Amino acid sequence: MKRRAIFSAALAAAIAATAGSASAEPPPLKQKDRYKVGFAQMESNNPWRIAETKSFKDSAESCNWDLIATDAAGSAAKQVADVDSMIAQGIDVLFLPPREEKPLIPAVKKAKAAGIPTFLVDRSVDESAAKAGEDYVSFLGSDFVDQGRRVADWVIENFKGDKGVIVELEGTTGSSPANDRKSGFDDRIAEDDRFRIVASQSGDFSRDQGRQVMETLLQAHPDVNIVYAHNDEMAIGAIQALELAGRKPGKDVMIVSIDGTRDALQAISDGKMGVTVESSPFFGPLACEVMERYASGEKIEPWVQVKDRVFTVENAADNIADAY
Ligand code: GZL
Repeated sequence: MKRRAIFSAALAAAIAATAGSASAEPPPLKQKDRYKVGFAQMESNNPWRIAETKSFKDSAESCNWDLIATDAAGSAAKQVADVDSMIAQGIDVLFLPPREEKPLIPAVKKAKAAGIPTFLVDRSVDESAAKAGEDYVSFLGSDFVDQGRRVADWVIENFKGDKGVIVELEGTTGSSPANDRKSGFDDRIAEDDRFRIVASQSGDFSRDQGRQVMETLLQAHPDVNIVYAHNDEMAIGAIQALELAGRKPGKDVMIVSIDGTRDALQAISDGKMGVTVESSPFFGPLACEVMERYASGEKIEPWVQVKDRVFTVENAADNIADAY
């Protein structure tokens, strides 16, 4: 009799897990006094990442989170393994910034199959393979296509020459911000025939790689007069490379970027950078608020969009104090 009871319990669990992964809805989140929350960070290779992780840790106590935060040191495979470990530890909810759009899909599906609701923060996954409102609850983040478009608008409006020679420093290959900031900028800048993108290469959102890539591209394209970086860290690296080569960023080369870090606002203030479109890393409070709404039974919109300001010489100095 006992053996039959064990077998049927195991069968029931297997059916529930399968049903969980097959159901159209993401798993619910039961309201509790305290929640075991997983935050699987991808890396800490720049101020943006460090600020995001701090934002989650600073929110934990006021949000009644027992927070498990991991750092995958730039490896999507390790990020998947970190999620596996959180599932095994029985987290109630997962906040995941997927380093790249495709490799993290299995982690999202595993969390769902384990009955754990997932919120994607600051980056998304390939929507053809995993859907908001089905595989995960929602994507909390900026409109990266619009960010790229707004940078291009600023270039079109402020570039006074009749021949814009553009070098583009791309973010992490396969990441949603890199893909979308590229398409948003490239499509918009193509509308003005003064501009040509002569080279576009990844600097992996890192200052040092941004500098190295700029040094190389400067050799091949000494006539460059506009640099579009997908994030401020690479833009600062490019400024270093250009100055080492005797160029005058902000004077003979226009530098445009995205994020709104302190160093970028300072560079704008110093006349070395023209514009940076904000991409806020402070996701902790928003994660807290959206999770509470979900736990109370609310249906969450598939994209909780973060609004971004634009920083130029008109307002950069006023915002340095609050920057990261
Ligand atoms: C944007 C985020 C990007 C930042 C970079 O939401 O994914 O990753 O723009 C960071 O600075 O590395």
